[in-house]
Amino acid sequence: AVGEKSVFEPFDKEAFKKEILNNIKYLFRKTPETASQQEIFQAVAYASKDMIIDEWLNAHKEYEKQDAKTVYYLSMEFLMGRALGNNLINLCCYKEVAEVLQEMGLDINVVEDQEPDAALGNGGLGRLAACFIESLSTLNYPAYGCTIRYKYGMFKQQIVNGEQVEIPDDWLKNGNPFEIKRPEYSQEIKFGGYVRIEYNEKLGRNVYVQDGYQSVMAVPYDLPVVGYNNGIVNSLRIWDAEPLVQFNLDSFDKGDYQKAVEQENLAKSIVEVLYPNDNHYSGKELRLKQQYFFVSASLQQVIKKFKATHDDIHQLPDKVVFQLNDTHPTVTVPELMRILIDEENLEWDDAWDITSRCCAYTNHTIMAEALEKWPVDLFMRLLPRVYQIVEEINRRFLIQVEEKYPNQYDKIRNMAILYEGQVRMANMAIIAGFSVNGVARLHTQILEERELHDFYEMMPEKFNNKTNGITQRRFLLHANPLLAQWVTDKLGTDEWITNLPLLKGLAPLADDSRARKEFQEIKYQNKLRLAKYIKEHNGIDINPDSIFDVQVKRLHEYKRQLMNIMHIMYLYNQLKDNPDMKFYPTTFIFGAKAAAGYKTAKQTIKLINAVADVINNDPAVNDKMKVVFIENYCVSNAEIIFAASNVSEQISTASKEASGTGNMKFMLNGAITLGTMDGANVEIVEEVGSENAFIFGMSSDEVMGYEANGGYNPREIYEQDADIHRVMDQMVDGTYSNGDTETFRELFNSLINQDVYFILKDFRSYAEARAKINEAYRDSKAWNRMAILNTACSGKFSSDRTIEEYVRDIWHLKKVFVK
Ligand code: 26M
Repeated sequence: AVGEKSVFEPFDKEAFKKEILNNIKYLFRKTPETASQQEIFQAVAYASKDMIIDEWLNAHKEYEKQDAKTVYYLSMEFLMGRALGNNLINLCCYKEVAEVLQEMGLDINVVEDQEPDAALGNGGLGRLAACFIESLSTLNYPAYGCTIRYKYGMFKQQIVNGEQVEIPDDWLKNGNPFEIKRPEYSQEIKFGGYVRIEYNEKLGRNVYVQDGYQSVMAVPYDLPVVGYNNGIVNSLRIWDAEPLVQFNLDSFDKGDYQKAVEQENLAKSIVEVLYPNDNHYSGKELRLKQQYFFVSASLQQVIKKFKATHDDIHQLPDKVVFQLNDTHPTVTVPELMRILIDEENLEWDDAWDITSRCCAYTNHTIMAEALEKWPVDLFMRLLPRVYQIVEEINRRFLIQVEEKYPNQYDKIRNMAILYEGQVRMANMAIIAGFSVNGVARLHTQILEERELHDFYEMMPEKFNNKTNGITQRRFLLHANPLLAQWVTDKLGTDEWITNLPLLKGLAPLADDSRARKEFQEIKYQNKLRLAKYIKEHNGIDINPDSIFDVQVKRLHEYKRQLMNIMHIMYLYNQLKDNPDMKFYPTTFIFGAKAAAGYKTAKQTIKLINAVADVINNDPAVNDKMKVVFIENYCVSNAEIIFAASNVSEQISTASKEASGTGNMKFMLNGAITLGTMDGANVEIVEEVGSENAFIFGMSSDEVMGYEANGGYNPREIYEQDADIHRVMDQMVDGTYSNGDTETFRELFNSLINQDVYFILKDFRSYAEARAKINEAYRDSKAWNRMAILNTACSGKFSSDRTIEEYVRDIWHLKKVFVK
């Protein structure tokens, strides 16, 4: 169906074939017979880029003509994944290109597999940014995504002897066919030095000049972000760093030679690598350099662009809005103030008014260890002028607090930007911006009532919720072509591609036995596809008739992969004790990267692989259970995994997962949620009905209640519950470590002493929910009914809905249409 109602000119297959052949010839001096698959991928990618270019130019011409307001989505991460397949889909020529390739004896899936993932992100936050810019283009809104052109993206994960090994992700080694370098928009970025105060006669006041600094050149590359079937192409602007002076080294004296080398090193180091931490702040100077680097470059460029066609800078908020993706780009606030005051010569109040009206902040976590708090001395040394402005913002804000809450020192303690020698970025983002949003209803409520309560009380008008979403173009149309075609056939239209709530029309089919059979068969085909992937990449055979029970996401204690694997250990014990126990065969699938320095997370991966090793090699249970750890979980294999899943594990400690977005991708593909009442799970259950999901565990209120009282006593459970006791002991009696008692000792200790994530406390309730799910799967009629209803009720979770809400409540953009 894709392409039938294309707004584009009819696709010329012959011309496209010719273009591929030309590319193979002129790029590589080869023929299709001698070219490698990688070269063929590049030839196809360049040919598709040629289709994009005109739309890209055209859309921007229209933006300029209409002088349209633009959102700048500032994010340290954009987890884009592969581009080729999705670009072809959004250009409405995927099917045709697949045919062209087939005529040339090529398989489009193999060609797509040659493309490295653009993994410029860690997990949820980065993938959300990627879904958002795709939706922005599809919904006809002018937008830029701004980030860093990391030389190395998210590391590739290998499992060696059960342990994670990080391999550098050299994603640019074969070049990037889609990017375009824009050296004419290069910006100088200054670090360090000191601030000199000068009296300026003309202005009649002091001005501030940064001196003795080091600088680098920020050089942008643009990647196209193609809207679905609408002729809109926005840009993801990724900033690279280059030294300013390298070109005329010979003419420099010794001192300058030194300087040139320093610049070279500074430039190299800033864009070298993505920090692989997820939900954890590390306080590294280089990280702050990265933040200032891409923020300052983006802002300088925006201001120049604005001034080229406007003469009153006060109008900036009518044309520009900056969305801060978490606190990572919050240096936007003082940097914009600096530009307005030092370079545009505005007075403080004017500059503050403009800055406030341009900046909005999204909070993605309540995990305390993720809060960015920069040591003042580091901040001051690296960004001396920006720091002065931070001090002034803080000083003025505290006067307001003092006025509103005289002598209430706790208000200052909670809300000050500068406190105990630290710069608290979240506080700055909240104080400066006009909007603060959480990413799911429960999360926003927790922000308002607890985490940010003082701010909420002082400025309630800023607070709002924007429940996350995902793009159905990637996570259904591209990831699951069989289901996509089925949906189109059943609805009699492919309009769901840009209007996901239309999936509601599938709901009656849940009671139609033929439809259920078809749905089940599609799931089965997708399970075969995943089984093949697992066989090829992990060498493990799995049974496609078993339940695919899947937990894929970053590894973090609060996400409780440990609870999942402990439950598998418990099941294994049961099956060994009681071989005739009623149990539907299940394949337990994990995929997770651990931050390189996160010990407990790495131990959990090791435990999962150790348990997998024992269970998968025990013939006594192998027709009943298998455990698979999929290496290198990433966007491209995620697409295969979601399509093949029956059970979606969303088991975070209630209150800790701000939203989750994997939960939505599973639901869209007809998997049933097994989860806690956390993040967006709450809204998923609301949409699909609690009878079509499996919910267990403590509520967020209960969790926060225990936390307020210093936790609970896990040892009591360990002593009283014999099954849990046994599983715990097996962690340290060598059952899963060839007799070694210390391998998993730290995991054991963390549970017995503190269990901050309530794993033992929720274990029984989790086990019951899992037993129910195992039983429920036997009734294939009821199961497929549930599965269809999950797909049918997932319409709310399109990022198109989320983006329309951002536009309506925060950004106030207008749609731009092109001929
Ligand atoms: C911070 C400092 C230094 C280095 C790295 C970081 C950092 C990087 C990523 C901190 C947090 C990061 O990501 C947090 C994140 O991914 N949060 C997730 O955001 C999703 C989108 O809103 C939500 O769905 C998830 O619930 C939330 O955990």
